[in-house]
Amino acid sequence: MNYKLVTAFSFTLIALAMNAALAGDIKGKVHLEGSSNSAGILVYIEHVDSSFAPPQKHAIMDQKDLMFVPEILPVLAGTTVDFLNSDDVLHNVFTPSGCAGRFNLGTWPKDKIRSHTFTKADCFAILLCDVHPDMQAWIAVLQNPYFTFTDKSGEYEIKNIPPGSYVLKVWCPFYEVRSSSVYVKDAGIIQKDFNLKR
Ligand SMILES: [Cu+2]
Repeated sequence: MNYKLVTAFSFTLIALAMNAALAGDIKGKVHLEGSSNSAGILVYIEHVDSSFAPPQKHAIMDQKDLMFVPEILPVLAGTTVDFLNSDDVLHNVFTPSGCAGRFNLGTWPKDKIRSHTFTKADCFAILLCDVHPDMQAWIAVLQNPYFTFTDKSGEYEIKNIPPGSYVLKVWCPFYEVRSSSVYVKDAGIIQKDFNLKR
């Protein structure tokens, strides 16, 4: 290998190592007032100053056993969601949420799919089925990929966040939305706990 190539290669390695090092983590615990179950609460950073390409792969929202699965589907803005019917009965998908364009995809049978692309970030679109009024779910359209769910004990962790000042938000259906300013440093872990009221 010639000297120039080795030098260029070394600089690339150093740049990669520096990039990997310049990131912090946020972790904490979320408690839902009046509930013993704090699993599946969405925790996300509202805005990160960068653009994030949506995945080519479609996300899937299933309709199975007369329920939307999952109940909350977080996606990056620009993601296409495939709505699948896995039941023997007809299902419909519509949303009255303005930020998602108030669409109605119609009604379709088992094993068929209809799709919709969610383009607008900061949108929590409620999904309903006009055949089964008890069915509901949410598509959380987010600006960046720094989001996660709480586990059974209400704990969450978002890793490898670029350094900066952010608004960290916690979202759970039927509870108040909570937010907190966070400053992520070049390294280390920030602890942020939340207590959500109905
Ligand atoms: Cu249905």
